[in-house]
Amino acid sequence: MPRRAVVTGVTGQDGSYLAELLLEKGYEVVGVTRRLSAPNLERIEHLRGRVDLRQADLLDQMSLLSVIDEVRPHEVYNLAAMSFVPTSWTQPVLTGDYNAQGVTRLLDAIRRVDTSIRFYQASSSEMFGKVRETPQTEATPFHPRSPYGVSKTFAHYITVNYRESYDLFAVAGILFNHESPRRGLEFVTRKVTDGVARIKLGLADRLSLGNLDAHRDWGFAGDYVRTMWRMLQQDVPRDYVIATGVSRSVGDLVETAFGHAGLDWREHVRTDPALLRPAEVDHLIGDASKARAELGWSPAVDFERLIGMMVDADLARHRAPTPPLAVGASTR
Ligand code: NAP
Ligand code: F7E
Repeated sequence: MPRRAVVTGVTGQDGSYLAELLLEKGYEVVGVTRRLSAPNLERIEHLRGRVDLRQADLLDQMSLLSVIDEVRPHEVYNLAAMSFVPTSWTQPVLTGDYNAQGVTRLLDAIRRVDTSIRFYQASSSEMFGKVRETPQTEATPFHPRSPYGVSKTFAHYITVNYRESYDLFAVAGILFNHESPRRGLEFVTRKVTDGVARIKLGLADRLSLGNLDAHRDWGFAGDYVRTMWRMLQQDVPRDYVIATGVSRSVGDLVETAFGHAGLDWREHVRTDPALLRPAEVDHLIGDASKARAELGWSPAVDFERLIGMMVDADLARHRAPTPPLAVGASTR
């Protein structure tokens, strides 16, 4: 009998890579999508017919309960969220409802249907926020700096709480930033690589950015989804930090991406104070020693290769006679 997995957020960056991985491993994959007026299946177009799509919403308890009850999965991966940090200041209540109480709704559906279902929660390095120590580990205290970070901190602790209260195999991966050619266009890596491609091809001349001094620990999404699966294959449910251990600034990102296309970033990049955040997370760098020792975590793609891959993919997309729809909305 194949194993069955439910993946929420299957239309997102990570959901698409995880669905591919689970299919490769012989799983039956049920992807949860929310009802939209127009389909948003671009990232999983190549998996059409292989992923069983069901509609449910993190805001709607009954729809989540129905999916879990009908599918009776062995594993649930909760990747759905409002994931763009700036929007969490303009829509803080909705962010909390999706990202925090949405997780409670899903955990409670699992508890009611079958306590043997294993559960993965997508926790975030944004929970470390104004960091209390460097590098950050599973033991580093949280100090979130945005409504997004606060919502993810609630979600993290409700996952731990359901594990401790109901003996669920419920774990949280505390993942640092991970990117890919499938990243939404509003996140800084993709905004930069898409901007570089447009400038290189003469479709644009300038790129406006916010804080160039922020530092992030950036890795490749395709590497990170493998550890989500591994966390659910362990004997004991534990939470893990997943990171590369290398931190680069937004300025480094800009220099690397423009350099890859043979451009001088100084001729094109402007800073715009409107893109600064009400409270910034200045410097993140993760220590994934526990995951390296217990899960065999070892990222295959380094920063330069990641950014080069993203620039090349955006160049190819813009050069195509009819460019495929860009994933995500370029709102900032
Ligand atoms: P993403 O590309 O923004 O995808 C988010 C997914 O959530 C989309 O499929 C979206 O559906 C879905 N979604 C949003 N609201 C929903 C709702 N109310 N009901 C059902 N589905 C809903 O995010 P990602 O980068 O793949 O990240 C995956 C998860 O990891 C998120 O929880 C994120 O917060 C977390 N995380 C990400 C990173 C990172 O660096 N990427 C790091 C740490 C943690 P639509 O397609 O319909 O919008
Ligand atoms: O910003 C700076 C910005 O939006 C990174 C999400 O996946 O990772 C992501 O959150 C940094 C910040 O990602 C622009 O101020 C400068 O310091 O790409 P980002 P994020 O906020 O780190 C975590 C782990 C998640 O969990 C989240 O879901 O880049 N920055 N100029 C800019 N950022 C954006 N977006 N746009 C700019 O123009």
